[in-house]
Amino acid sequence: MSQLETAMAMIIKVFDQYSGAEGNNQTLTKGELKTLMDAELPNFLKSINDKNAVDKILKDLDDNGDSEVDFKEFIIFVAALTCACHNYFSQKGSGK
Ligand SMILES: [Ca+2]
Ligand SMILES: [Ca+2]
Repeated sequence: MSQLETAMAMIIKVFDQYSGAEGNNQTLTKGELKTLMDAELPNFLKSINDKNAVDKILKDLDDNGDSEVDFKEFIIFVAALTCACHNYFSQKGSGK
């Protein structure tokens, strides 16, 4: 697989890994979202430094109002975060 294909497969794998823990295995409950973020996005969570961060993120992400995050909602979040990282590194200048 190409690098990008590998990256996409990894995102799907991460989602599946956490979405299957409880309830619907196609969606993340708040608990599953928190477990995912604690494990996979610890630096991002730390940077927000807000006890209710996961609640707020879930509210923002939950486009269809079912109080859970499906893959479509999740991938929008990953894309937004990736854009933010890209902007950050562009501004810093990509000194290699
Ligand atoms: Ca689930
Ligand atoms: Ca939803």
